Amino acid sequence: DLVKITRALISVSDKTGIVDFAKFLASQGVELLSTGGTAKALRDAGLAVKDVSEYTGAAECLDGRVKTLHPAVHGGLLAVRGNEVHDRQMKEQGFQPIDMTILNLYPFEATVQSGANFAQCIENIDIGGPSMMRSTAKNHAFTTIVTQPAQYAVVQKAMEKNGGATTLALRRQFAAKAFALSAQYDSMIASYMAEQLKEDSPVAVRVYEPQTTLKYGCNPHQTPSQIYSRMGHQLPFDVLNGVPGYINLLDAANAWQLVKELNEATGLASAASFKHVSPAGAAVAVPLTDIECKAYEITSEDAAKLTPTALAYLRARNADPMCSFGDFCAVSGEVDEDTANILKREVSDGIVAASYTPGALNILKAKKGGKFIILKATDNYDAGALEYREVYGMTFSQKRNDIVIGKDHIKGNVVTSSKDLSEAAVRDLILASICIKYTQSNSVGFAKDGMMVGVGAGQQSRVDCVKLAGRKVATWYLRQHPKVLALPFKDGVKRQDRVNARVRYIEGDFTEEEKVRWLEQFTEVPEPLTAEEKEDFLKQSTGISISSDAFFPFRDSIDHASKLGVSYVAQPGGSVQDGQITEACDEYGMTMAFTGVRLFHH
Ligand code: 93A
Repeated sequence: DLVKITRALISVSDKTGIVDFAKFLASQGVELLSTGGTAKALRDAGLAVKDVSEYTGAAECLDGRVKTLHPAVHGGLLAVRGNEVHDRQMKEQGFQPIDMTILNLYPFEATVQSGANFAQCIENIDIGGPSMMRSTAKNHAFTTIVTQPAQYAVVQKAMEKNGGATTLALRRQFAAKAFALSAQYDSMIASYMAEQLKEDSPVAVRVYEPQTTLKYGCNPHQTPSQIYSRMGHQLPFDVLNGVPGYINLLDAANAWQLVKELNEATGLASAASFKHVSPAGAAVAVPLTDIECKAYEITSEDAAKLTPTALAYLRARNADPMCSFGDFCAVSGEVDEDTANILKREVSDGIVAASYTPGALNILKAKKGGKFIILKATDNYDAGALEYREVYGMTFSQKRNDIVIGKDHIKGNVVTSSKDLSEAAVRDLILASICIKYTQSNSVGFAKDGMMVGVGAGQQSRVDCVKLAGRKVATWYLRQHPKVLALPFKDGVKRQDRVNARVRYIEGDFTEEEKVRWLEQFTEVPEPLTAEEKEDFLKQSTGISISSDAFFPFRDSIDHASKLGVSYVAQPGGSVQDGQITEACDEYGMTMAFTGVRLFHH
């Protein structure tokens, strides 16, 4: 399956790297055919080039619209080598085989983006280039199609290795790229034309490039499964360790956007802990109180020495440590050894971050028997303005939710009598709002001291969200109750078992059998935490912020939130009941801001 290259046709608009590659081909004894501008560039570099017009016997004409559109070119590309009829006809017509085409197309997209007029854009529709690209790609059993400067080195290496020949595997791979490129090129033209015609439904065509095969999709029976990138674009992450699965990558995509935006909005190191494509926790680097240190099992001395990144993750993981078991986490900046050491002791699936110190990378690579997933976010990644997804044979497209939540959304329209909004409250409302932007709807999120302390995801009613998240807030707060902090665990009870045992102690609704097993974890029988004690303790909770992804339709959510120490509220507003919701906030002395931005996420 090796084919030696004896004649190549070069026709490129983007001339990057072409001279060096042509020099290499010439050094291998390859005859070079070329079109006007390309031929000139090669000759200027001292290479011997035959004009396509000389080869075809037909002059380039019509302002270059007809250069390579000639049977001598397409015959040379499409003839089946070794086929008697083809060989005879080639001879009769005086055509010669062309083994390789190196080309890239008129820059249609760049022309459109430069603001050129309609006629200029149309003139930049390449006809001859895609034709040769398709002829060469179709006949890849014998011919090699090279469409990107990045491929030059790959071809050179293959030819050096194989005595001037390319392999079938390479030709087939490049042919697939060429057809994808041709499809993308045409889809861009189709979209442009539709846009110009102002049709109601613009042609939505997007071409994807397969990147990585996944073990399976959402479930093991959902095979095959694959990740694609937009044609010509990278994936947003580099995999430094492990093999990410379908849900891991969904978590990573959401978690990374969350921490990146949170860091940009607050200027603080940010972290998130995701489960099932919703955050269980998210936080920024704010120092811990002594009681929090006890609740999160770190000494105050150690906590004081933590780096901002480590502090942010410690907080994110401790919002709801029962839910965060087996999380996928995200960190806005560089993962350092402090952060890696905190992660090391937790059960976790993987992490995405901007970068890693070598020491941190070593610690994390050793996790999960070497299978811990480590993703590095691509710098300056461009996700594109539109996003597409397919469900049940329908393709949905929408502008990405690229709204930047900031102080103006919180401070701009405070509708309650109380206008009190400390800087900490503004920070917490921004945190909660960015957090729910990446939480499955309906969602509400409670925040305090730079950390989410209750995230309610995926409920069909808003008040259920508030109740669900509120239960998490209560559990988070009660983990700081003296009785919880004093639970007499036996040595050797595992970290996650201690976490779960504390939560069950707070919940208190044991079955007989469960209680027996629960008690085995302690050196003595703990005194129960009574309903009155819990209520008394919760009364001390204040200064909590809540953000909702859509308006509150009834005051029930505010009534419930008041029981949890909520002082600050952010929500889009826009309900016919807005007046009553504001009244309810006034009754409880809360400050409420209308952000004007709905944040549904599905
Ligand atoms: O105007 S075309 O559609 N007609 C052609 O016959 C043709 N042949 C090659 N465009 C054509 N090309 C394109 O010219 C190639 O795809 C390449 O992008 C460009 C190279 O032109 P030059 O060598 O003159 O710079």
